[in-house]
Amino acid sequence: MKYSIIPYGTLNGIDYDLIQINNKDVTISFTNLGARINQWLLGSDNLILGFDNSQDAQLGEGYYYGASIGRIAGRISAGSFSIDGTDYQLPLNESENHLHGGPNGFDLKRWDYEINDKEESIQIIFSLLDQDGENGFPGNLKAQVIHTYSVDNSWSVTFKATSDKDTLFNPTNHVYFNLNGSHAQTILNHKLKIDADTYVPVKVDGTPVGELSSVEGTAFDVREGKLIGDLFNMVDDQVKLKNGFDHPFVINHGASKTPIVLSVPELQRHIEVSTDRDAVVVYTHNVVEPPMKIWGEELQPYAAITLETQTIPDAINHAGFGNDILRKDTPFESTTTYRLVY
Ligand code: G6D
Repeated sequence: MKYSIIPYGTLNGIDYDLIQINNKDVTISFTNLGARINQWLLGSDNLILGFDNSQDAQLGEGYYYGASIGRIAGRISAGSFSIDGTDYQLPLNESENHLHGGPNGFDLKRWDYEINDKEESIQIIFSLLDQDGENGFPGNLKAQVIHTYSVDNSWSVTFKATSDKDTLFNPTNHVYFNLNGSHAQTILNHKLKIDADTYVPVKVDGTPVGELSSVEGTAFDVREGKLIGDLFNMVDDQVKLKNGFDHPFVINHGASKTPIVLSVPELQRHIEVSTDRDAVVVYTHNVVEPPMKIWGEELQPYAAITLETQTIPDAINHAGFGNDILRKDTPFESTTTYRLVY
């Protein structure tokens, strides 16, 4: 495989790079703006949403396209949490809640990077020092996001971190897929399969109601694989509330023993996702507000679907949701792999 580094434009006086990897008829690119995945091309088909330059990427900041999300993914209710009796207050960057690490989260930071070009894979190691108190989080956090692309068309994203104080850490990648190759066709023709007996109902503001619910008999039962369009035609209060999926699915056995599969049967194309995380948030781009252009075309609702592997959001405020505390001087490491099969 070959790679090249090309300019990705200047944003707020900082020059950004695009690292483009070619593997036969597949091209994939990453940028040090938010340690993002930016493009995944099969021939001329765009399989994910991204941008031609950093200025356009900033216009899409509210949707976090392809971005590394941190220190936390999802929402922290009222932006407040406690660790061992010490209370913390995070900035409220979405109405009354904290979303995706705050107004200066990982997604628009400039990450340092180095490239390891190996025979069977190319690895981009992004690193960042997130200062104590940044976005209200305690602890100086040393974070790494390692994007690895392999000759078998697997993309792995590994998060590593340590902090010098107890803090919260629940990172994810916010990639949006549309396997049709153009978002002019919605993802309602995509089939989704997740080995999850339970999911997390949410309130209208996107925060968890507070319990895990069985998927049985609901639009969230995708254990055997179902078409998104068929699921959205079901009568389901949670799909109606969010006008689609914007929910955590709780992966059976706490990590995917059977891969998550997103496919377009008629194109004989799919993504297999394996992860060591215990949940995956699926968001189907239910609204486009403000209007957005991606790859030069206006976006419509259901233009793409995210598969954000993570600990259940807001776990710090809900018993039974898992652990999102990163203890002082304790290393965090997690890997999710998305393999393209076509
Ligand atoms: C919406 O509720 C959704 C989030 O889950 C998503 O990450 C964001 O849009 C981009 O706020």
